[in-house]
Amino acid sequence: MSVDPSLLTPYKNTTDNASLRQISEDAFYVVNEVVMRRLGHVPILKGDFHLLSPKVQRFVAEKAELMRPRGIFICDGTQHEAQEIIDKLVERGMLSPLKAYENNYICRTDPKDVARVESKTWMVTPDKYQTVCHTAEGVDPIMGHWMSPTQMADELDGRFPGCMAGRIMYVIPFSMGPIGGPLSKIGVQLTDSNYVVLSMRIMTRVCPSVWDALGDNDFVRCIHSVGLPRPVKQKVVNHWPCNPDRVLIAHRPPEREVWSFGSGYGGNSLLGKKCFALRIASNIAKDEGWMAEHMLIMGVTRPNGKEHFIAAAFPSACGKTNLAMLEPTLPGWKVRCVGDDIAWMKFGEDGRLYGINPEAGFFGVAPGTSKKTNPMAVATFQKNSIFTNTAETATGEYYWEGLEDEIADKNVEITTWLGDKWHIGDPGVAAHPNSRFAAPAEQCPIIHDKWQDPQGVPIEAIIFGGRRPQGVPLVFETKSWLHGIFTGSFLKSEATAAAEHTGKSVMHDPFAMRPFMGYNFGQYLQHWIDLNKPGRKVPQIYHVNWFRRDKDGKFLWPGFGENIRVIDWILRRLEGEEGSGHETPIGTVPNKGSLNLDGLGEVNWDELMSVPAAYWKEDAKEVRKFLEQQVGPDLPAEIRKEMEEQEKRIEALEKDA
Ligand code: OXD
Ligand code: MN
Repeated sequence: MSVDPSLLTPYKNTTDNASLRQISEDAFYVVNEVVMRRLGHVPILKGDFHLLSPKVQRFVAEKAELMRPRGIFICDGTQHEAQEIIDKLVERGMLSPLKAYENNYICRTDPKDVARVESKTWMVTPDKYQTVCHTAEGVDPIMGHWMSPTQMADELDGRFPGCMAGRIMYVIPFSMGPIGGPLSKIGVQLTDSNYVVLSMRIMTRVCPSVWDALGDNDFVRCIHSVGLPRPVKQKVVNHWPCNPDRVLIAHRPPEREVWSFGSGYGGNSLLGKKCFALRIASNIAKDEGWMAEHMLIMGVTRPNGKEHFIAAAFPSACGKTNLAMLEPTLPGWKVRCVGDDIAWMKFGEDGRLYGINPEAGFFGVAPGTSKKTNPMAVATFQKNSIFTNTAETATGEYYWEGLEDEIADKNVEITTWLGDKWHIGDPGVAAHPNSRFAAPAEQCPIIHDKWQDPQGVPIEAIIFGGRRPQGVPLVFETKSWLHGIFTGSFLKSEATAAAEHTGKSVMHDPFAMRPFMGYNFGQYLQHWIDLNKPGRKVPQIYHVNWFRRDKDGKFLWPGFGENIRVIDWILRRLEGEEGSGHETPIGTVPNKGSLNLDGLGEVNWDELMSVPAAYWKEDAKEVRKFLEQQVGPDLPAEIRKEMEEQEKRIEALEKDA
């Protein structure tokens, strides 16, 4: 089954060539021969290769020549197809049904493959500064991780030739956004992981009509392999093939291409999500004049029946899914979810910003998700969902930290994500902190009826936020589009388990895009600045912090459904309500009494809302250092000016204090 290494075609000889991609239908017959030669004797196990467009045929054939799978399977995304794969995986022991639900499955990964691997995620551009900023001498860029095309070619050549030997290569046609919509884009992912096939079907739109919508146009090329050709030389743990020591996730933005090797974990392997919808799409968005952002989109209807749409950016695992599906505690309010992680937004003819959720499912962090914190997410994943690295009860239910109070039998035996027997109260945790559910968005009881509207929904406000234990008030309104951009540029948060960073240090995460930045951050800021053209109505920008703590470390704000009180304040501000806020150096903070706190009990308003001069003075110094070191001369003059003006305001506050 294994391929003689001397017979393998190197990556450098198989990679598609941009000028060839422009080939016309007429010329295709010449190319056809090459395609068929490249396909060699790899059998098509499912689907009709000849129905694919010339560009797709060539892509598949080239990559088959490179990766040498034992067969090609063209996915149609149907339930029938998924069931066949599920049955096979259940038989092999890679998936098991969670018997308490309908069509829910649990999967445990190799414990070495549990999160995004930022240190092995690269952007590949001919010029380094297309990817990273001109950082200060000796300072490593934290936004964007650059690799040269030559080095990438070597890295790929060390990994991809023959990497699918003995495995099936699945061809997944997928649309990000409603198929054929004006804001949507199409990708084709090749993968040797059937878990990826099942998950892509939940997270994106996979079906044959994607081929029709694509026609002979170009598409985003996504190549993924678990990196473990057969016969396998190392031990496969939990029936989860991967190659943690050789992980590489490389993006070629100019070519609209992603190469991912060695990991099956969602953020590294479901290439429609972070790789395409953020890193590659932000490049497309820059070129085409729109925005691809790490933001949820929610529709909020006030008791008077008026609906507003809000987009919000928070770093990974900071509660975007919870906010997107918030169950308001204030009477008469309604929230409906459009998306929980990614927003593609473009200004319409009428000058308003319209956003779509390019995804079709939720890939949420399981621990902490419960009927109390997010009843709508819980309702969403009662069927047709995949749980990865959660625990499981002997009664066939999922389990994770945060479900202690909701589980029916508190003494039930639990199998942890590592396969150990465990009971509530035992030491350690049952689920991995980054364990996930993948659930179809359409199952969300409060999914917005416009969530599939190809035109998108009009966004009136953008909210930034992070986990800030100190100094940062519950909410503030920024002074202008430019001041809002500056505020996004110094977004910070405590590290979470979504990537390999551990500990609880507060990290910079500008626009919540640090791990997903597709190009030079200075140019990204400039792109945001340039979007504010005459005739356009840019959204008002806010900053929130649900996570401020008191001196004893206790949260000052209850969060979750109570966050509607903050949204209420934001919406009243948007409508021009006067007297609800006062100016501070960082923006407008609510006046006492301007937030509806009815029925909330004791709230330490002063500590929750204060803007401490000493804290912000230190913070301003740190922000300047960050922007000067990390963005350097790429920092747009407009943002530098915002920084300087804010410094002056903070200075004046300190003098008054
Ligand atoms: C995610 C992340 O999975 O941001 O959404 O890490
Ligand atoms: Mn995310």
